[in-house]
Amino acid sequence: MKITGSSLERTSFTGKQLIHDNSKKVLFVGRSNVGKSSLINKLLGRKRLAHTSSKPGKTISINYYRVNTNNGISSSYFYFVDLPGYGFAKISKTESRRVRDLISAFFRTVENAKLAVLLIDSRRGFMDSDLEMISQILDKKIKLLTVLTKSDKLRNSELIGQKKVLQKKFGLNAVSFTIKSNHNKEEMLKLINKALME
Ligand SMILES: Nc1nc2c(ncn2[C@@H]2O[C@H](COP(=O)(O)OP(=O)(O)O)[C@@H](O)[C@H]2O)c(=O)[nH]1
Ligand SMILES: [Mg+2]
Repeated sequence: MKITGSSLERTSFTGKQLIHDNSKKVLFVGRSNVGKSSLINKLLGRKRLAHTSSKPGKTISINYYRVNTNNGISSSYFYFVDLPGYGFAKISKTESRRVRDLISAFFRTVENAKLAVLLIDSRRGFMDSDLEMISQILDKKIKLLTVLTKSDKLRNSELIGQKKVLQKKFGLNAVSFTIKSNHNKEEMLKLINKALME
């Protein structure tokens, strides 16, 4: 599979604005500021398609990025779906309820979600707020890929330690990722492609 282009297809603030069709979808989930936008940009080879921010909690919409592909015979497409970051305290109660409702509407109605990429900050590790997200993913029987982000912030031995914890405590096999290099980029694209084919 060769990615031939990508674009922001839709920004959804309400359940009604979600894309309800049979197209294949790869979801990106994780706490605010974990590096979702950075990962999406890296995988798509784009600098600023998804907006990154050093201030957490900016993504309060669900963003659909259309990814065009070609396998040498025909063209196709799927969506990268950037879900709102969670665990961010500094938004109003009303706003946080809206976001929570949006996320549950998404999981209630989503069709053809092939994979959920769960991002975990390698310095912080797995947190309670990740549990709620994982349970929504597993309830829908969506395949899970765990990514430990900002791996440049850790020593290699610490990173290995984090991976072991995730494996032992939660049964999650994680791939590490950093925006500072292309390490594991092809590996992740391969895993995504494999999930899209299933
Ligand atoms: N050092 C380092 N910083 C990163 C990495 N990935 C993201 N960041 C920074 O972390 C902040 C949040 O990233 P962003 O992609 O917007 O996170 P999101 O809120 O999950 O979409 C930004 O300032 C990024 O530049 C990484 O691998 N290493
Ligand atoms: Mg973001």
